[in-house]
Formats: sequence, structure tokens, C-alpha cells
Amino acid sequence: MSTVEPVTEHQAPVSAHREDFPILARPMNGRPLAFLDSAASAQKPACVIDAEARCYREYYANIHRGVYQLSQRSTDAYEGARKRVAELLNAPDHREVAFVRGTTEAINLVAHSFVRPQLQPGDEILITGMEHHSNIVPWQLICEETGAKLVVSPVTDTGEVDLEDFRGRLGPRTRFASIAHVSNALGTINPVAEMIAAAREADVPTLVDGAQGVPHMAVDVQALGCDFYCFSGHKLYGPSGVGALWGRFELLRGMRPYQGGGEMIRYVTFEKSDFAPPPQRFEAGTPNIAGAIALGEAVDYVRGIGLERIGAHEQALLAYATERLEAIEGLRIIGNATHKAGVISFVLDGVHPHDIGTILDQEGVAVRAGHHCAQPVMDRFGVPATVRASFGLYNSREDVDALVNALHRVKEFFG
Ligand code: C6P
Repeated sequence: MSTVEPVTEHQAPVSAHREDFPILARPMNGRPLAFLDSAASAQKPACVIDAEARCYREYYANIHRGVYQLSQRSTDAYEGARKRVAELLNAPDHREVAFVRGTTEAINLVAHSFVRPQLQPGDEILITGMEHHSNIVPWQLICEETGAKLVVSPVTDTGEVDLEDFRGRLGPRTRFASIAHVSNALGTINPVAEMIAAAREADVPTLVDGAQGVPHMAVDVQALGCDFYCFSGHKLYGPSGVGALWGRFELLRGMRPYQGGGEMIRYVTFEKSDFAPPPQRFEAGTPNIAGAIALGEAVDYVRGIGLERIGAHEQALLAYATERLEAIEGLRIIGNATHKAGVISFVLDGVHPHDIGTILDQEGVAVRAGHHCAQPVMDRFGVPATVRASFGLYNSREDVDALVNALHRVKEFFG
């Protein structure tokens, strides 16, 4: 497998940003906290926490409604956050970004507003075998309602998509393809640009689930060529309960609203309502105003450090962790793709992942143990669950060392 790369001077300062995260200064069971669960949700830097608090303390009011100054200030900050998200994704137009609760809501929105109205019995939706439940269940629901079929391109033994297989499953009945940028359970970085190109050749629109992509790499939706891209704020060092859906304007403009309510209309009578243009059409009701503003701050924060630098730092950690974990007898890494983000899933002979997670916690090491909301991936690899260590910009080799030392304690404990 990978050899250990020295952490270069260029990469070293990234983990120094640990100091930006107040929670990481708090000991866990008397030890420095080794937080290795950023794929579930990342910790928040002080600037993000402060941005949300500042909104509530200094200028909070409902947006798009008030003529008074506070409301105008909130509206400007909220719309400013939308522009930041558009820049993060290199979207051509900020009106193509709708704030949603997160990746899950974004996928449901596209499923119900874009895909479902087009589906006929026998039509197909294509996904891969490594999707998170959020990119499986919404499609199953609309397939059940319409008689369409969910088609799955299986995962290889190394935890990768087989591009030829994926291409081969794009047929005349395929109406949509929805694919993870990065697998949350395996860490695999999918060749999404090639997959999207194949779908475009077959005239099939695409959505990329970027929940695990955006925190680890620079994303350019124009270069990718997809039709929709979505992510969750809480995995990008922003608040929970807010995320973004990007979609091509010409598609968004033709889509029915996902929910009805205030703010998404132009004119309402009891006979008929006229809908607002995107993105307001998809933001019914009062949104997570302070959360969206704080997400804008998180975007500035990661862009200030540089997503390429964050990605390189995590790659170095991944290589180091892979080498150290592989040296542990009885430990098996699940997911050995050539291109991986900072996510390592593994099992240890004779010890249930939940027991491992509990002992690691006692040693101050936070990991996720379970099926990671990706049960088909567990089935594919014949395991009920895995332990998953995932990296953020604040992690360092010390965190990996703490994980490895704690795993030796697990082995001692279980004999
Ligand atoms: N994965 C994990 O521990 P939400 O919950 O809407 O913010 O994100 C859902 C989601 C969708 N796609 C992928 C690839 C994901 O990883 C996630 C969230 C977390 O892996 C929580 S289950």
C-alpha cells in the first residue's frame, strides 16, 4: 500500500489550525482529544461559532421581509453567504444555490421536484453500490410511487466503481444518475467527472452527493459538468441544519417547488399560486438564517486555509495512518481504492466495532463504529459494521498515534 510521506513544511501549518477549534482544547478522559470522526460531523472553529452568535446578538431579524434596518442587514448577510457558497463550488450564478437543511434534504428535493415528475413505469435511476442511505432511500421512495426501477452499479473488491459497468448500465430507460463524490464508509474518491461525462453522453442528468467531497477538496461544478451538486454545512466546519443544493439554472427554473409556504411565491390566491424564481422557490418558510450566515463564514475559513492544502494534509495523514494500521495484526482495512479521502474503515479480528469504539473513547479517541448509514456497503464486504477514523484539517500524526496506541489497548483487553 501507500508509503509514509513526510509532512512537509508546506503542509505542517494546516494542523496548527487545531487551535482555532475551542472544543479540541478540552481533554477527554484526561487525555488530549483525538477527534477522528469529522466524516460524521466536523468540529467548529471559533470564527464560525462567533459568526452565528454575532448574528443573534447584533443584527438578527427575519430576512427578505422587513423594511427596517435589522432585516436588511440579516438579508444582506444571508445573501452574502449564498454568494460565498456559489464561489466555493465555482457556480456560474449565485441564484443557482438554494439553502437546504443538508445533503439529505437536497437529494429529496431533486428526487421529488426534478426526477419524479418525469418518471414512467420501467424507467431507471442509476446509483452506485457505495451510496449513503440518503442517496438510496429517496430514489426507492419515488420508484415505488411510479413503478420506476433503481439500478445499482456494484462496488469492486477494492471498494471502487467499475467505470465500464457504470457506463454499461446507462441505458435508454435511465432517467437520472446520482453518485457520491466520496464514499463515507470506504473513503473512495469516485471518478465523478468520467461518470458524469458518460451520463451526459447518454443524455442522463446527474446529481453528485458532495457531503464527503466538499470538506476535502476544491470542487468546481462547471468543470465536473454535473447538473446538481449538494453538501451539508456541518461537515464543512459549519453549523448543522444547513447545507446547499447547486443546480443548473435552466433546470431549477423548470422545477416544481419541493415544499409550499411563505417566501417561495410571487402571488397567492385561493385558486392558484405563482411561484418565485429559484432559489427562493426552494426555500419555503423561514430558513436557518444564522446557520446559513455561519456557513458562509465556514466557507471563508476553509478557503482562507486553502482546500488544496487541506486535501494534501489529509492525504499525508491517510498514508501515515494506513501504514500504521496495516502493521496491526488482525486488522483489516475495508476499502482499498487507489484514490481515497481521509477516511479509513477497518475491522479487527474477534472484536466487535462497537466494543472497539467504546474502548477508544476511554482513551480519548473519538471514532464512529457502525454501518455508517451505508448498510449495502457492509453487506458487500460481509461485515456487520466497521470502525471508521476520519480526518479533518485539525488532525495530526499525534491523533493517528493515539488511535494506534488505543487499538493496542483493545487487543490487550481482548487478549
Ligand atoms: N454521513 C457519516 O457519519 P446529512 O445527514 O444530510 O448532513 O448528510 C447525509 C449524507 C449523505 N451522503 C453522504 C456521503 C454522507 O456521508 C452523509 C452523512 C455521516 O458518514 C452521517 S450518517
